[in-house]
Amino acid sequence: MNTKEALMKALILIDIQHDFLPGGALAVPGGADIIPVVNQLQPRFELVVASQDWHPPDHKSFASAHPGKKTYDVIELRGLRQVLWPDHCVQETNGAAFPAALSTARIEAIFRKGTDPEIDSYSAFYDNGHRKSVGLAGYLREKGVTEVYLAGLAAEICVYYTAMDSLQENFITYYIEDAVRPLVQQEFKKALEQFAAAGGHVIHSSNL
Ligand code: VGL
Ligand code: ZN
Repeated sequence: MNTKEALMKALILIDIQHDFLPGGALAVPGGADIIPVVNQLQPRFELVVASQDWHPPDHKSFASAHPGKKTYDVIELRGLRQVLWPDHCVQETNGAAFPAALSTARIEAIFRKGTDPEIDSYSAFYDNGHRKSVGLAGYLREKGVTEVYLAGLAAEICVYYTAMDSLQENFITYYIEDAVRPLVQQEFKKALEQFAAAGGHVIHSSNL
């Protein structure tokens, strides 16, 4: 078989961390419902990788880092629009950890993002200003990946930015619709329209 012609599918688990689950600092409604779906899907993929939002305690995406500002205020950070979030996914805290219910045995690599205190990174490929690479595109290419399947949280933020970068990196890209949950449903609807317009696909886990 000519491996160059073959499709190779990777499952990418985006930010399935305590702080994005019910009870967490930036909880996504119904976020825990994706865990059994994601666990069941992992054996169907040749490669499984994950991302972790991994912020230092003084990260500039936190409202707490800007005296006088409130959570969800919008500021400009190094020339980019920045929503100010509650403190979340602080490095080495329980909030940044994977939940015990998530199977991690098949995760071959973990890509950590948002580590620079001055730069936010929603995508697992690049920071929000596309200034620095997280290294995921090169890793996937070296592994021979042609198709990227996305699961995780939040559907219209980190999954969406990862999905758009994945298309830009020329990976055939799928949202697994029952393996993502949004913070805000209406925003997710808009995000999916953008994703489809850019050539992305949506699939249900039962069709995998
Ligand atoms: C995320 C907001 C801030 C996400 C990360 O994983 O969707 N959202 N940091
Ligand atoms: Zn974050």
